[in-house]
Amino acid sequence: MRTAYRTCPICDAVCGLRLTLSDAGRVTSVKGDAEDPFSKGYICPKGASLGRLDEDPDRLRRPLVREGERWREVTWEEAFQAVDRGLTRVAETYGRDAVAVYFGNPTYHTMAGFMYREAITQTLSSKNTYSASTIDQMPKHVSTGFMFGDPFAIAVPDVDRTDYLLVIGANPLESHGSLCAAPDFPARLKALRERGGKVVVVDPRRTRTAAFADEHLFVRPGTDAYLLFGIVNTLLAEELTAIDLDVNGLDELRELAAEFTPDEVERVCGVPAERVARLARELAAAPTAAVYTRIGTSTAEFGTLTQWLVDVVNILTGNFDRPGGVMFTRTAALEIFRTGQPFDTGRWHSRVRGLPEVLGEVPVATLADEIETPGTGQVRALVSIAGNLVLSAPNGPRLDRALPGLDFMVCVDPYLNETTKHADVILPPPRITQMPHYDFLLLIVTVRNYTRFSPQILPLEPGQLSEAEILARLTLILAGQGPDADPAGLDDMILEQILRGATEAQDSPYAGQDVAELRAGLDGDSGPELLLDAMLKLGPYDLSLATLRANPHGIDLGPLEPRLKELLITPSGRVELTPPKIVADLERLRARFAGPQPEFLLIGRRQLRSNNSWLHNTPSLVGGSNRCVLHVNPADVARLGLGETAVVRSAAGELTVPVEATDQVMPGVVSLPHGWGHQGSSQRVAAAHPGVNANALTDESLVDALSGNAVFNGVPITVAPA
Ligand SMILES: Nc1nc2c(c(=O)[nH]1)N[C@H]1C(S)=C(S)[C@@H](COP(=O)(O)OP(=O)(O)OC[C@H]3O[C@@H](n4cnc5c(=O)[nH]c(N)nc54)[C@H](O)[C@@H]3O)O[C@H]1N2
Ligand SMILES: Nc1nc2c(c(=O)[nH]1)N[C@H]1C(S)=C(S)[C@@H](COP(=O)(O)OP(=O)(O)OC[C@H]3O[C@@H](n4cnc5c(=O)[nH]c(N)nc54)[C@H](O)[C@@H]3O)O[C@H]1N2
Ligand code: SF4
Ligand SMILES: [Mo]
Repeated sequence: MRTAYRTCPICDAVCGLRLTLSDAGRVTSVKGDAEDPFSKGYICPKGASLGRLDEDPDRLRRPLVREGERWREVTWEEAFQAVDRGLTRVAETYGRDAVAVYFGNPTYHTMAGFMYREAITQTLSSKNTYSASTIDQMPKHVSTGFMFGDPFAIAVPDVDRTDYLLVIGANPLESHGSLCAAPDFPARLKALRERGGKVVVVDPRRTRTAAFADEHLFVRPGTDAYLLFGIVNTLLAEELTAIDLDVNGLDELRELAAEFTPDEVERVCGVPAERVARLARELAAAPTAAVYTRIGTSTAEFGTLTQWLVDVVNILTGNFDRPGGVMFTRTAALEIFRTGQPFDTGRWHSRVRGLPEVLGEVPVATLADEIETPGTGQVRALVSIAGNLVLSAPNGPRLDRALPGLDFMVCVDPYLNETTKHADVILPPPRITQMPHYDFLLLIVTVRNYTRFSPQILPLEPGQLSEAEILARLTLILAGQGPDADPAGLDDMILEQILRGATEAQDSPYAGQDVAELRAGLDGDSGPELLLDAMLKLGPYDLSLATLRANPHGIDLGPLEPRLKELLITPSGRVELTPPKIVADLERLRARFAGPQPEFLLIGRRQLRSNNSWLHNTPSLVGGSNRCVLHVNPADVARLGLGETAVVRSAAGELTVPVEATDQVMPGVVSLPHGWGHQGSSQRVAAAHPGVNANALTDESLVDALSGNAVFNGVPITVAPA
């Protein structure tokens, strides 16, 4: 028996875990790590199932090559040769834009995903670069990019110190928080209330978070920009602002907000006018307050406008960049990437629909168009890393039909599932316990400055490859160096590039130092570990990989402190309250709500024992309350005469789905969880609990115009008895 410590890699809460393993390397128990200064022993049912997930017998252990309808296990050499042939042929015949790459959500949670993403993108240099960002948080990058210059200057609600938390379209008691890493969210909200603070939730569903809050307001899906504009309107009309930042555009904002009176907000959102005004007054009167929003408003038609208005309200009430409001982290590792050029969008546009590039990628919502539409630049090959597009992308079934039309597809994924079944080659990464772990990206959005490294627990077995080596060899293939090139050379190049950047930066403590000497001093057992050591050594806390190894429970680096001045890189040097491209999108908002509205709207539902599409093969995480059913308000059930099942239709498709009547969802709104609809997968437990694919109903032709982000919430539908 032995004990090992490991950060949970499943969701964004970064909980520390304490694993017990048998001599044979089986995980015999998983508990919260009580000595972790951040998560303090917290664990959820998913973390507790990590052992089963890790040892899942349906995980792929060897690369697979598809031959017609059959799969054949092959050696890594054979697999990479097939990848080289497939990708090189497409790139040479049709050009690099014909090769698309998709980075799925788990690439934000793995060290290899962080280290090689840029390398793959730069090497491939294809306009068809996609990631889960455009089915998730891209609107946030766009709004912060335009307001502060830096698209990663994402302010986190200071939940541990705030007196008033307004949660709009997030459900942290079930999702455990997102763009706000706060292990044990329930305890933090409880503490907030115990110190006399208040929590208000705005959501078309009475979620677990809403039920816990002091107050819950139903809002019509997709209308949150109106609600927030109504708050801005009241703050300005009643002179309740307390701005203490240098801002541009206050007068223009006043003009823009004039039409969004509380009465107009009531008409569109269904929130009583009096309550809209009172929200503004409460935010202004609270000693400190934070407005926080996530997927409910980000994956909606006016995602960017809504993310923008959240920051506008936090700024107007004087709560931006101050304790108890919303604040920025100072990360242990990522500070060297915090500088750059002021942000803009649209360096190129997607070929078929002309959607603007953002952060070097185009929207997932248009991938099917790019595959199906003939012409120069048509996508003919796909590299999909840790993604399950068929279940997670809008109108997934269209992708299910489009993917077989590709000349070549390679997936890096531990499972044969709804998406990877279309691949020609599947390259499986090793088990979770066989990977080192560091949350490069999630530690940008923690509610305290914190860092923790988890070393690899179990060795690779013969015939396994680390995810780092898989991605490095893919990069080298894309660079035209063939299937046998040495990944060490690539790692050296990446490290040298980063060290060079640091030593050439003027204000760096390493300015003028010798890159070769720095490189020689780096410590780590793999490329990503060397990279982490470099970034820690170049970072603000005098840390190294060795320090992190010596502190296996993690290190608390203190509370968040005001630091907007360091991060602000707008050309004006001021916060832009009314960026022109954002203001231009208001026309679309007005037009959308001018006339009659659809009778029924579809929204999503995250379930506690689930994580997108890939945990349903763990027996303890399926069944019971975790079923794929449509929540419908009892009044609508009666009015429509619904029985046990209903037929739901949208512009994209149709589903027949079991109905559960519940007043947790407001009238006129139905809710269906995503990540279900398991078919054609090797996951035997998931196959026994298939559910339906909610993304058969989401419409890929609808996007948030500024970010190209998919719309999963507020989808017009009709509902009828089956
Ligand atoms: N248990 C679990 N945890 C997860 C995940 C999971 O699948 N399961 N996924 C992880 C991922 S990838 C992410 S990005 C995060 C997301 O984290 P959250 O954003 O907190 O997750 P959701 O539960 O989707 O919360 C969105 C809420 O918005 C509400 N909503 C829907 N439409 C609207 C609207 O138009 N307006 C408003 N105001 N509200 C609306 C929904 O009812 C829902 O309660 O969760 C992460 N954690
Ligand atoms: N209708 C609707 N659709 C949604 C959402 C919604 O709220 N409603 N939410 C959206 C959001 S926020 C997100 S983030 C996306 C997620 O979209 P995706 O990232 O495309 O999908 P996931 O279901 O997370 O699939 C992850 C894949 O990675 C594999 N995987 C797991 N661990 C690893 C690993 O360590 N390495 C590798 N290489 N692969 C691994 C899994 O087997 C699975 O195939 O879904 C989006 N889709
Ligand atoms: S809350 Fe998230 S990080 Fe924490 S144990 Fe659960 S799945 Fe893992
Ligand atoms: Mo996500």
